[in-house]
Amino acid sequence: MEYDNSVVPVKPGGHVLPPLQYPYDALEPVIDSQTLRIHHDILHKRYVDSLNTAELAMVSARSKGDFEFIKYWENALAFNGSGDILHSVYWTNMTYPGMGGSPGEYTLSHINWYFGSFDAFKAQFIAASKAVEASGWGILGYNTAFYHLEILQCEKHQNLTQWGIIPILVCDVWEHAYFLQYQAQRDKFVDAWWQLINWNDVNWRLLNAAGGKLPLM
Ligand code: MN3
Repeated sequence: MEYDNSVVPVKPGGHVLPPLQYPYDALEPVIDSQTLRIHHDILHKRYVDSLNTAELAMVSARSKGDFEFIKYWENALAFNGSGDILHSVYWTNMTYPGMGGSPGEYTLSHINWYFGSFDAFKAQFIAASKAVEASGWGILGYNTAFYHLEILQCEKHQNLTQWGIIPILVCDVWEHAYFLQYQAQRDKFVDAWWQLINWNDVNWRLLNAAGGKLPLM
């Protein structure tokens, strides 16, 4: 196998917040601009900054041979790195309400083959998202080891996964994603969120995932 020269590795501490591809009010009324602004500009930014901090702390730890706080930094790496990746996918997964089209042939054939039908997939994805314990995500991903799709019910950003899965459609069900508008009604948020899905992006992400890639924007 040849090394893919088109890939530019991210240096330790070199992660950046990807810009939104739409205005802050684009997702209204499903997600209001205040929620989107706080969620992207403050919270996602915090995950990116904390991921950079963790990576740089471990550069320093390696140079000193001092691993006293390794458990803390490894935990921060998993949490913030996963938080950065899931939010980056989340923003591109969404578009103006009702404007996201429908799943393409490629995505649909994968969904039908594994889940039996689109309706069965949708029912499981929504049920899994609504039933996340505390803070987490509903995730549709492609497993690069098994060559099929799977639905995960992720806690925090990094727990309850299966190695090899590349997320292609993610629903953030942390309270920060919906609480300003929906208060404790996560069910209502998840049902409304469905109409934001950008199926073009999901299809593009599945094609990339099948090639082992997870584009961040
Ligand atoms: Mn979030």
